[in-house]
Amino acid sequence: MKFILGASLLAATVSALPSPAPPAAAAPGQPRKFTIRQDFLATANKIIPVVVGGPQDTYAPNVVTAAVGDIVQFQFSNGNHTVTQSAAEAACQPLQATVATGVHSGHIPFVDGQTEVGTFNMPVTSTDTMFLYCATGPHCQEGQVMVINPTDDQQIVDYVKASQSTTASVDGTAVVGGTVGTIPLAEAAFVPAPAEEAAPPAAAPPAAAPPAAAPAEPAAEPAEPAAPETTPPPAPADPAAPEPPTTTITITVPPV
Ligand SMILES: [Cu+2]
Repeated sequence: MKFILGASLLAATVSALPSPAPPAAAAPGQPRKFTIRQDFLATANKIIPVVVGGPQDTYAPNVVTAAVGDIVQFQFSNGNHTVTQSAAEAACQPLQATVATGVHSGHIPFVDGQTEVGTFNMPVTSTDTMFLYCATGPHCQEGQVMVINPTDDQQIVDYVKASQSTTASVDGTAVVGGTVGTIPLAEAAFVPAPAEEAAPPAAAPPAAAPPAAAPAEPAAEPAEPAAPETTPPPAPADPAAPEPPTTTITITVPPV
C-alpha cells in the first residue's frame, strides 16, 4: 500500500508543474513518444518540385500555389531548358530586360545517362502572380510556360495562348532569383524516359536479308522465259541467210 500511495503523489506533483511537462520519463521498456506541433506544420515552408522538360517541352505542374518562404525547386529533365520570368502581357520576353529582379535560371541541360539532375531553387518572396517561360528555341511558342500563384484558373490558359501567338523568344541573361544546383537522380521527382534505341535501326537493314531471299524465287521463274529466248535467235538467223544469196547473184551477172 505504501508503494501505491507514493506513486500517486508523484504523479500529482508532475501534473502540477507549470512547464509543458514532457511526458514523464518513459518507464523502462515502454515506447518513447514525441509530438509534432500542429501550429508548426501549418506554417512550415515547403519545397515544391516542378519538373522541367522531358520527352515533351513542359513544366509539370504548370500551375503552382506557393507561400512566401516556400522554395519552388525546378528539376530539369531531358533537353535544355530555362525558367525565365516574363510580364503577363509580354509572353516569351524576359522581364529582367526591364526589371532587374526578373527571374532567370540560365540554360540547364539533361541528357540520357545522367545520374545528377540540374536544379534551380527559387525562393518565393511574394505571393504576386509570376509568369514563367522556357527561353530555349521555340519551346515558349510550343506552350512551355507556367504560372505561380494565379488569381484565377483562366490565367494559365490566357498565358499559354499568348505564348503560342508569339513568333520568337528572347533569352534571359544573368541568373537571377534563385540558385543553380544539382540533386541525385534517385531523389528527383521524375524518372527519365527510356533512352532511344539507336541500335535497332542499324539491325533492321540486316533484316532486309529476307527480301534478298524473295528475289531468289522470282529468279527461278525467269528460268522458264529463258526458253522463249531460244526462239528469237532463230528469227535473226533467217534474215541473215537470205541476204548472202542475193549478193552473190548480183556479182555473177557482170562477168557474163
Ligand atoms: Cu524548354
